[in-house]
Amino acid sequence: MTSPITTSRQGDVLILTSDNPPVNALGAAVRQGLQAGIEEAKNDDSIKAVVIIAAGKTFFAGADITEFGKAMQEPSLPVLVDQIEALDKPVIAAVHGTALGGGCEVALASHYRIAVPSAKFGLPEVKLGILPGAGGTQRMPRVAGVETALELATKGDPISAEQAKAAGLVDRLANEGNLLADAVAFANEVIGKPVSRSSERPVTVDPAIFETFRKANAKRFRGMDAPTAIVDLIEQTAGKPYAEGVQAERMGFMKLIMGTQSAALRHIFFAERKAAKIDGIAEDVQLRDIKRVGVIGAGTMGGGISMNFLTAGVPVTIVEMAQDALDRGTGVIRKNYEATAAKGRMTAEQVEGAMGLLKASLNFDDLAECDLIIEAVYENMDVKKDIFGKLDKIAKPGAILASNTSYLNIDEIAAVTSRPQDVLGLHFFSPANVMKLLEIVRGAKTADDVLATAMAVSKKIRKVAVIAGVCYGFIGNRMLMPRQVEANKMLLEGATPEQIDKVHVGFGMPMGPFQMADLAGVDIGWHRDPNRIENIRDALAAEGRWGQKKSAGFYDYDEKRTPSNSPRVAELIAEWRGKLNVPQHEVTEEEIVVRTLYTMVNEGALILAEGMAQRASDIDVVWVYGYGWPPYRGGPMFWADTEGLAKIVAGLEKYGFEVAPLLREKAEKGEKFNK
Ligand code: TC6
Repeated sequence: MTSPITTSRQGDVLILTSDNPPVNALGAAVRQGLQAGIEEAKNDDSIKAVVIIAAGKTFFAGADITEFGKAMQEPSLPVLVDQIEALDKPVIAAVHGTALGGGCEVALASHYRIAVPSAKFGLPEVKLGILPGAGGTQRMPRVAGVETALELATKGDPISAEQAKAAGLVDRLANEGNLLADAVAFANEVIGKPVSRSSERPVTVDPAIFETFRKANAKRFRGMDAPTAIVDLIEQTAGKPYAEGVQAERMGFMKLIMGTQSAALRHIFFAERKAAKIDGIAEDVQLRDIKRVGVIGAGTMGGGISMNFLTAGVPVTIVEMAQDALDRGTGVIRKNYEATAAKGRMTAEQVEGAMGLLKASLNFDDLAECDLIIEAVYENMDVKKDIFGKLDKIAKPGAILASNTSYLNIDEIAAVTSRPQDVLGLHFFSPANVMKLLEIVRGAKTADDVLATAMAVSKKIRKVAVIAGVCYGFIGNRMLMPRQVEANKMLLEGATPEQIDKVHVGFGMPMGPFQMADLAGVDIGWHRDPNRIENIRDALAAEGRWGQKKSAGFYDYDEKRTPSNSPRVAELIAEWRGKLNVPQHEVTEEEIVVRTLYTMVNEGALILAEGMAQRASDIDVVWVYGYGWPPYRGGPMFWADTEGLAKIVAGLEKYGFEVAPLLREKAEKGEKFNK
């Protein structure tokens, strides 16, 4: 087999070029090739310096994650990086694309780093539930300082080449497109100079930094093993020699990689990418060209959806019925962009650039110029059918017609058109310009190229998309239903909103079912008929307790929106309990877990068996990216696997639920949802 590392010479400089698509992951063959190159440089007196560079779209994007959990082939990355650093001829890492994880560690072990301005550096291991395991926790503090190391290693977000240069991580910026030549020139300048090894540099640190950092990030790191382990490790090893520090790093790395959290996070990494693959569709299907997008409705959803395209540079025609609604909608879009600019995340020119792509119209016929039209009006089948009937008459041939419905039947909507093959669901999550998830709903007649185009579009607007079948609530909202039903029932049976929410927050959710209801609006879905009060939620809505926006919902809120338990809600619950004659019992944490989380897994099993999700991991992606399921628990189906399916079945039976046949079958066979 040919090595992914090729060697070449430019004068006295040996160039090691890695070509291991798609992201130059540091798999065994790459490590072996690099080791051989370093050996060659060591043994050949005519070589005076080495440049490590990558072909393709990026420098090494990290260790090869697919090798994790398998027997390690020599040399390991920690051994290799030490060999690179030990060479007594200068080694220059020439970086483009992303130097991430192990890739960043190769750069840190090199004696010099040169990068093109568009390059990025990062230690994203924490997002996989591990810590930098090839010297990163030791070399980064020595090269870029403890504070930068803590930021990079615990948060996992990359920094630009310019930021890296300011931090001392990059020695020189190269000209874009001229990296190799600039790196070789750099190498020639430093030939003969004593090499500077980052592991030999001292670490200077104010010990108070660590406690301040922990406090500042306590909320962010809640429930997660890896960030805490990283801070502890850097603190404990800061004053110690490199050899001692790197040994502690090794132990910390091994402990984390064997843990459930890392397995869950790695699962989500691959699940996200797998979700983009559509069963039964040829990979080379011809995509439709989407040059302009139409959005019907300038409300919160329509505005948010439009922003995704505008930000990605795709022109949008937004259509409303009345001028004031149109003005309000476009005004909100501008305000949102300006708020982003005020935070320094957009320039004023970018704001104007995005707004310049927006065409606001009261004329439905203007949608005739659009290649993809997304309907985002309120949930009413008759209204949606009327819109799709009109669209059928004016949309250009081949235009994709999408509904943003959260629950309704896409096939019924498609049936009013003469082109059901062009119709599908694009279910965005609120706020649509922020939330990563997109459910792409595949109708019975949706054409393959329409689905594949929707998937490509979702990537362009930086969403994580999952294919869902046509069923009430699709994947996410359908699974939410049993959870809400059981949570409400438990209120009547003796639980309090805070008791149920506390279990969910303790589990790692950003909020529990009642906190979520207060945030979204208790009045959502309310029929607004004060004479028709059928449950506690209606009673709250009828009293004007609409949630945070009214400072009262399932909780009371002060002016800073801090919640407190509401005596009025307790009264209402007691009233309803009496009215419906519901016997009370002590609701335990176990009962809350079974009735609000196990029931979701049960619903997930039905969804899977019905083919409404392509694979269990897609359900996990929906919950992690759309509903705040803690990524370190891998999504509901992965979590069920870690709990043990037999335990889930037993729990459901204990509380009288009908167990989904697929769940029972897997439990009996000792199988898992995710293989
Ligand atoms: C580490 O380094 C630890 C070191 C210590 C060891 C002791 N390995 O994301 P994309 C695949 S931990 C294997 O769609 P993009 C990916 O699955 C690692 N495979 O591309 C996909 O495969 P598919 C630290 C990998 O352009 C394909 O490449 N590093 C790896 O949108 C394309 O990926 C990270 O965590 C990998 N490391 O984004 C970085 N990375 O086509 C992880 C990607 O079969 N990677 N693949 O589905 C990324 O963040 C992004 O891939 C990217 C490129 C920003 C590099």
